Amino acid sequence: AAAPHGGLRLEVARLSAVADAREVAATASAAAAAAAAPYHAEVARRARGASDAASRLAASISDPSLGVSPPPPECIRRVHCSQLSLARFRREFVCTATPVVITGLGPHLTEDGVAGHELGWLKRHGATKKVAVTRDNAHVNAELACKDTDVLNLGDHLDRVLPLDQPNLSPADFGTHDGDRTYLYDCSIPLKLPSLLGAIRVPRYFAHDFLQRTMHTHAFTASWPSLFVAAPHTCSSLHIDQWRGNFWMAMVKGTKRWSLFHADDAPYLSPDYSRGTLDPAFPPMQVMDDAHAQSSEMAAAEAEGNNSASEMAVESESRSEAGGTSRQGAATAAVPSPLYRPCNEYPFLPFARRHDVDLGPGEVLFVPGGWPHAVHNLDVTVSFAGNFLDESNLDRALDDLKLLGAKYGSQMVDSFTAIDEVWFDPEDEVMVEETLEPEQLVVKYEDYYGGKAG
Ligand SMILES: O=C(O)CCC(=O)C(=O)O
Repeated sequence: AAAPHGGLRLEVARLSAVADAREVAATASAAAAAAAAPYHAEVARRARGASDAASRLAASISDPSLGVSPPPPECIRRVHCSQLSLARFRREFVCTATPVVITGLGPHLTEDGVAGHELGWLKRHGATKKVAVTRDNAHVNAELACKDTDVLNLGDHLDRVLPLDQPNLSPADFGTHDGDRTYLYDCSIPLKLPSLLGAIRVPRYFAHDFLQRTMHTHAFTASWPSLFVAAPHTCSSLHIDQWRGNFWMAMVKGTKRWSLFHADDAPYLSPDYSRGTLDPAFPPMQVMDDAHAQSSEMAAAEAEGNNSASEMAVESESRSEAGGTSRQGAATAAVPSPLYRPCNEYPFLPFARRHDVDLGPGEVLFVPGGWPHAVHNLDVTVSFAGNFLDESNLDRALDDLKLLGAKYGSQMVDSFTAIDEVWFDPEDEVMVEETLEPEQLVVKYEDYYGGKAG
């Protein structure tokens, strides 16, 4: 095997240096008998795991005999709700960590039926409520500053972003209008906009959420659904949801371009554990994609150059053959390598199993827990969403919640305890096998809260 390509080597060295640093921090925390020591130990374990996984992949890529090449992009299936029983969804998609888009629920997501995308329900019940809206994608920053946020009425936010809903405006046209790149991001409806609760419906596919079925309330009892109202060309960061929670999103208006990656391939997304949290930071999706697009263009241009060089070589070879001298070497050197040549900065990205999907109005997406994901709002979008727990991810979530308790103290410890009490005998779980009518496949918040509909 050849030595790994320079970009691969650098990335493995970076991951390994971060893992070294996390191990030093974990050792210091253990030596001080700090309550957070198990948390830091787990961060170090994950950082080392990412470094080892990248190192193994670099070795395989560099061994031509293995013929390792990037996997093809994967599709996310769209399944109409009339074909998808609650039991089948849970068994076939949630329990196998398979993302899916559920269609056919659009007219049932709000009290306004087929007119839900016109947002009458949002204006009637929410226009005068104050919300904190971020500017210029600032919601992706770990720490938000006041200067990045406008506090205004939700109705005023709508008045600013809705005029931007013009399909003819290209991303380059954005940046000059009032409300450009503003985002009401992940705003808890029960906690911050309770007047909207009666107007929305939660897809019944998530009504079995164990977070709603605890004996005691906890930090996440009233977190979801949360509301998103985005100006065109705003983005979310590439991230993994807290405690590897499963996620769902219902689109009411507009289209979001989602990029999802298999949980096991997070090490290939240039993760950064240096901030010392269980979930790493990642570079912005757009930056990584642009770097790869540029590198592919250069490779293509080079290959074209090589091809013409090869043609010239063959031509001159036949000429020189006639003249009696061999140019074999030049012709051979011009054959492009069949091996993938990654871009230097994010060299493993193409090796991560990736699912991209444009989620349109009326569609509902399921994202498995632990899957890194990023979003680009293609136009003005309005959606609501939530994290959820069930038998597919409860144990992993509890592991993380316990560690969060060690780091952040009593509120998280209490939440861990409340959720740890959840145990449902699989025999007692209602697994509805028959397909239901679309209107039966949504529930009012009052039936979602406390797990009544589950
Ligand atoms: O719609 C978005 O911008 C991203 C939502 C998301 O990824 C999340 O809440 O975890």
